[in-house]
Amino acid sequence: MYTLYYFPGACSLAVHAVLEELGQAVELIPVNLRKGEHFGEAFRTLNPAARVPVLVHDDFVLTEVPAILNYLAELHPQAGLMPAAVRERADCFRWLNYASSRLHAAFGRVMVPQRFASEEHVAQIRAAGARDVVECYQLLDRALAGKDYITGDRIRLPDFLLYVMLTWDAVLSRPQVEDYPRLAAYRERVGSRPAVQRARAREAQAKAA
Ligand SMILES: N[C@@H](CCC(=O)N[C@@H](CS)C(=O)NCC(=O)O)C(=O)O
Repeated sequence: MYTLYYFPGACSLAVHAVLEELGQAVELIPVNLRKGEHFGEAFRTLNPAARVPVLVHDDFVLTEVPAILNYLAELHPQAGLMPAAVRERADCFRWLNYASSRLHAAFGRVMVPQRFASEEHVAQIRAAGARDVVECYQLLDRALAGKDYITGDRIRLPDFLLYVMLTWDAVLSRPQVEDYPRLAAYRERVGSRPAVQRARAREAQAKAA
């Protein structure tokens, strides 16, 4: 049985959607990031880095989205979310890392700029983060030329993570995802997947409750 500590719509949604894709039951435990619950002692015992997601699988606690996604793909190889071939796997890790270390980090500067600078520099940090997000969008849009998914013609792990981050662009002024046709179509393609829709609906329902 899996337990996922999550915040609705956050990067934890990628884990939730992959669990849905794999047909795995999951107990969802909300962590209210807005109220700072992740900085509390109880949560830090699970994840000293004070971030969602945290996946608990029996007695195993795992953090960091790429590690969690790969763990799930390895436990459920029949779904083919990670390819077997060495170079194709490497390409998946490349995009997982790009999503985490580049796009996520850029959004971090847009969403919590005060974490990176004193008050008088907050606007600059946010603007620099937004420029970096746009640079990522341009690169992803080019990388998607002739492909339905970021590593080729079938969905793999990085698509779930990239998709979630592409849903965050309400925090940006233009350009946004919709200004990049391939990227917009990609977001729509991944987002319309039943597993992704189920995960989103369940998180929205929990949020409303
Ligand atoms: N490197 C971490 C990043 C996790 C992360 O930043 N999660 C965000 C939600 S998308 C979070 O918990 N933010 C709370 C905060 O920044 O205070 C991972 O891949 O799991």
